[in-house]
Amino acid sequence: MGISSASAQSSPGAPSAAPPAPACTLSNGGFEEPTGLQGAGNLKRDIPNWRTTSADGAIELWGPGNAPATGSEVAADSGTTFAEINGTQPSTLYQDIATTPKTVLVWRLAHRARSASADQKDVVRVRIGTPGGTTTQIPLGQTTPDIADGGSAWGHHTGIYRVPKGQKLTRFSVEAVSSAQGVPSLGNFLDSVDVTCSPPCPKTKVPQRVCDGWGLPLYRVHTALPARNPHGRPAHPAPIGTASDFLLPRPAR
Ligand SMILES: [Ca+2]
Repeated sequence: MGISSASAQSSPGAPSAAPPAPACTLSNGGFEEPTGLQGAGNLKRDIPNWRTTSADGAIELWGPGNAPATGSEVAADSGTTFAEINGTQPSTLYQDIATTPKTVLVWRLAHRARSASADQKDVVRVRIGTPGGTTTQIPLGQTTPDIADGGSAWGHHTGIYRVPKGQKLTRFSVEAVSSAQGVPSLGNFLDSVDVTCSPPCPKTKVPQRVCDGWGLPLYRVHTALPARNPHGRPAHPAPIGTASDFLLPRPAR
């Protein structure tokens, strides 16, 4: 459950500012705040955490009861609410995320066309980088950056991004590229956006396999372990698993 701005304003003594988000956190990725939105076409300029390139600053959210807009109800991929990136015009929705340099960022999202047809596809691209210099990302399993989905079901997409050395602020953005209906203010539903970051690949003195093909570490030192094992030697790092822990398919060999 989110906290609406109305309830926050009615709570005297509530903190005036939210605590800073922990590193590598994308918030409100499912567009569930503000709560209680019904139907299509809710244009908002104060949606928590999200920003838009739309000239009017408005982001469009859809809730339950949206059938009148499209002829058939579109259920959210997660929760009850989702966004239409083509709100009043083609735009890009984005968040700036505090990141630790040289970590691996894993992103996921759900995308769907506004058309009810599986064959009529809307297209978005994920762009990640510094706030002033994002680049298009190629999702896992694809050879191009175009994320194309029809309107009969949500499509789910995942990708990885290596945070460059020195980059402590990373912009994650989803750009509307085209929509099947050809109307600038119609198309590209977005929901369930999520970002996680792995630890950086550990440094070792001897050559050994410490990271998988994605650069994701296979092991890390478990802080709960004693510094030295019963033989007096440094304790071996405890395994944390493989990249599958991050729900990634295995890299192509
Ligand atoms: Ca949602």
